[in-house]
Amino acid sequence: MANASATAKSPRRRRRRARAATFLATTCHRLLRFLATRRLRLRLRRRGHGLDGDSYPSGHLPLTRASSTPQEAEAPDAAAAQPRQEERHGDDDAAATEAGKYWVQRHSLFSLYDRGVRMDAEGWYSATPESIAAAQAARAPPGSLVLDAFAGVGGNSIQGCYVVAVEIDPRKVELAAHNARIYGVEDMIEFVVGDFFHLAPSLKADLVFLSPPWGGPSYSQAQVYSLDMLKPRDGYTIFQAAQEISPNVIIFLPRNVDISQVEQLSWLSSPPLDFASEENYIEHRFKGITAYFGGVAQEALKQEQISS
Ligand code: MGP
Ligand code: SAH
Repeated sequence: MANASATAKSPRRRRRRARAATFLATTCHRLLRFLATRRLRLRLRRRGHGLDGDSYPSGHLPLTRASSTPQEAEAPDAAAAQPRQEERHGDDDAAATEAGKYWVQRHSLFSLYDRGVRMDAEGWYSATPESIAAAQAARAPPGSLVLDAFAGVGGNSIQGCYVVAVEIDPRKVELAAHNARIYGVEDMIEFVVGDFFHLAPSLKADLVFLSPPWGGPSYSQAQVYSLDMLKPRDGYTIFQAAQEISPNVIIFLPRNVDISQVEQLSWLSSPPLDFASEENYIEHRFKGITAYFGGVAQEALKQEQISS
């Protein structure tokens, strides 16, 4: 009798112990990563690095937090009714017209828009809509460090991963840092002002996310969008810079991109990387294509099989 009850209890105990061990391991991993990022940040702050990414010594991960402007320190606007002047792109009529079109989509770009999300002209037409950014971020392995190489106003960086966010325009970094505070994820992101191509050799990450400029809203006029049309360099150069950092790469591309060219990027590695792609829609409107390479593509393919 005593024996029977002992054997009945032990599998349960074993399961409980296994669950506790998994919980401890995950928590420790997260804590260690958090502490490592924090230590790095403090060390670099103490060394007095400024906001110019180009001035960082190579071999060091340049991590700085963007300072907020007095304007950004203001309380978030509740239910903003009209675009502010900076969002309407000053007196550039063509740009203001574009902002108008994207203004209507503001809540699909940032669901917390009314809490005071800030944008600039390029941010309006480039920010990844929130549900698409969330789906892309969900592909990152839990606890991984993501490099957002073209961070813009933060549409992707704010998705709750550990992120190093690189952006060449200091004003955009201020906006992105402000937006991160609205989403309560400012402690998970290190913002770096700098040129991704200059910084790439000194950056480390588990996964690189690329959402480079597509050349403005006129991208959609091309019948077929070629990777050569990406900015500030062609898609091959951008992809190769990312590959130096990690074999796991996600790229957000125009809906009219030549998908066979995109797939060929996986052949730049030997052996070729795994590749997967998905079309991204918002309310049945085709917005863009996300391409996955390396381990993150394997995961995407597995999840696809599970759901189909
Ligand atoms: P869009 O095609 O300009 O807008 O951009 P919309 O409303 O889909 O156009 P319409 O033709 O249906 O009227 C769609 C999405 O693509 C934007 O929300 C951005 O996420 C993304 N996007 C657009 N541009 C021009 C860029 C860009 O230059 N860079 C990046 N990374 N994303 C862009
Ligand atoms: N995913 C972003 C949008 C990115 S748009 C979002 O959701 O908000 C592309 C961004 O790349 C622009 O903000 C542009 O300023 C930036 N950029 C252009 N060249 C760059 C470079 N060499 N290094 C880093 N950022 C660059």
